[in-house]
Amino acid sequence: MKEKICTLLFLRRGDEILLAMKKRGFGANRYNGVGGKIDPGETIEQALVRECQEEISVTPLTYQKVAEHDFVQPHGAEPWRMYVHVYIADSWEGEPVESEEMAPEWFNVLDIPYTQMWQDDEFWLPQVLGGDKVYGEFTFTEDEAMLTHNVQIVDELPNRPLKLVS
Ligand code: 8OG
Repeated sequence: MKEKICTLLFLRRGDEILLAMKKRGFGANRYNGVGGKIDPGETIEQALVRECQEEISVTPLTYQKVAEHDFVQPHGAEPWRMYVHVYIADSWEGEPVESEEMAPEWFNVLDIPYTQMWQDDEFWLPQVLGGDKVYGEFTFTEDEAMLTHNVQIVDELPNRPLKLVS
């Protein structure tokens, strides 16, 4: 199974969050936070800063971890697993700029376009935006439709080490 450990970051400005339309690759044509694969030798936070710089030309300055998710697609010829560390940033340097990969856009937290996002997002993003910490486990079909969801509000996130173990 193809496995990746990733970051995901949402910038927050008052009652708005920054989403970006993913223009290519995995998750294309969906709005999402910014982020991607943690490279060998990188910490989670180094990866989250680097990915944000690469995708929208912004350097996060202060941020907090809000969720951890285990996303699994176990079917067919190309099964995958993504383990994702999710953060919210409240201060940063620079203005979001479109890149080849992402087109950023601000949304009011009451007006998030869940129908144009990964299906799991509406099961955990509202809780996160309400101040809870969330651990989620989700499975998907080969067509990237969500099959099952299990979302827990937690006091402490698992902070799973940077190596996938099942
Ligand atoms: O490097 P790449 O762009 O492929 O990384 C995928 C990004 O998408 C990474 O930031 C993690 C994120 N991501 C998933 N699955 C899901 C999901 O179900 N919901 C959301 N919101 N983000 C996801 O890989």
